[in-house]
Amino acid sequence: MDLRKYGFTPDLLPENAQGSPARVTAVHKDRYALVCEYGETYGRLKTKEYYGGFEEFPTVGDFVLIRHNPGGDSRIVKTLPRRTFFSRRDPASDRGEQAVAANFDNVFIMQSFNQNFNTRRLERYLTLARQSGAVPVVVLTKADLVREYASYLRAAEDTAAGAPVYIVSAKNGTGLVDLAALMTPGKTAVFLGSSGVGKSSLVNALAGEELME
Ligand SMILES: Nc1nc2c(ncn2[C@@H]2O[C@H](COP(=O)(O)OP(=O)(O)OP(=O)(O)O)[C@@H](O)[C@H]2O)c(=O)[nH]1
Ligand SMILES: [Mg+2]
Repeated sequence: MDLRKYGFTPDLLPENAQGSPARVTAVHKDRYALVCEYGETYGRLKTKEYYGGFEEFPTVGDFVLIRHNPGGDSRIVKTLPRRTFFSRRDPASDRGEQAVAANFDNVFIMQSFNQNFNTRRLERYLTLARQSGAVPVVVLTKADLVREYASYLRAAEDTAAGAPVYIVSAKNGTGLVDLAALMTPGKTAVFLGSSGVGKSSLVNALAGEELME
């Protein structure tokens, strides 16, 4: 598997890298789903490095170094520096901030054409996205539910202050081609928005298959 399709670039490797690079695609408690040059695998944290306080705990999107184990779980030995990330205060421990997603290029800030449209919330999401280091993109979805959206578009563009605004529908396909043009190999996007706004539906529509429930 070519990890560059997952956004890996060789300059991310430290000089005397011990292990091979991988990307975290999901976190299941203490087990990490990974992609690496050998394909998909699972990994667990090496105790000394992580519980000795030397390494940042990985999150979804992190690039890590692993000792690959073809017969079972690999060993994660290092978290590589993050280009972009979202974090929140860690509710569980005294670790302080906890990263919840890392190394994404675009943040798709989603609102839908119904009661969900709210410029104050949009502003908060835009601030979050800009603080992450990534590029914010506003996505107004469920375009099939309204007859005209010029006023929404104007309000969104006024709030977005330069960030592009896309109008899409997962249901009838409006705008999907334009949005898909932002999603090229090596680029990672985060979908951000209230429950029910249509994130999973949009991911499925863009992928052309049912990836998310
Ligand atoms: N009319 C219309 N309905 C949509 C569209 N996209 C999603 N929906 C509907 O909106 C509801 C919520 O969609 P989801 O994709 O599950 O929303 P979500 O953002 O993933 O929600 P959570 O997973 O709870 O955060 C579902 O009933 C979808 O069928 C759209 O473009 N048009
Ligand atoms: Mg969902």
